[in-house]
Amino acid sequence: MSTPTPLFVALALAAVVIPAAGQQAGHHLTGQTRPGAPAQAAALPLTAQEATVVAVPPGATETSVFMTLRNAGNTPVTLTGARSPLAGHTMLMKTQRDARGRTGMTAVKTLTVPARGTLTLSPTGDHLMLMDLTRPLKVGETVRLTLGAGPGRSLNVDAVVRKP
Ligand SMILES: [Cu+2]
Repeated sequence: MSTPTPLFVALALAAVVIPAAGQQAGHHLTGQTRPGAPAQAAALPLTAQEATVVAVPPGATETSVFMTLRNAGNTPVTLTGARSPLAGHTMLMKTQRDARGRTGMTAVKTLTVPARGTLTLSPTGDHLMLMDLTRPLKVGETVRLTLGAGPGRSLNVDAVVRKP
């Protein structure tokens, strides 16, 4: 009467494994991701508005990027970095006020877009900096930026070079 135990265990394991695999496939993905799309195309639930690269004089080696990022998802999105063909490297920055009331910029490892909320990158707050510019920027041109949010999660943003 007690011999069916091994079969019962096998069925129980199968019941656990199959739903777990299905759940993982949909984890963190949004409706924008089509089945069969490459893993690197995993869409973030973010949209960027008013993305601006601040115009700088010829010879300047760095500039700032501003935009409003809106998160349509139910979980926060943590930005871990950015890249652009026009920048040797980039930095995520926070503008903070020190003990004497002076404001200054500090590089940070991450910036977070709250769930169902926005993160504003602005001259007086959090922002992104393009460092080691590879060539002069032209007012009105479009600059491709790729914001990263952890392994395989990124958002392409086309920002316009504008005078401050
Ligand atoms: Cu800065």
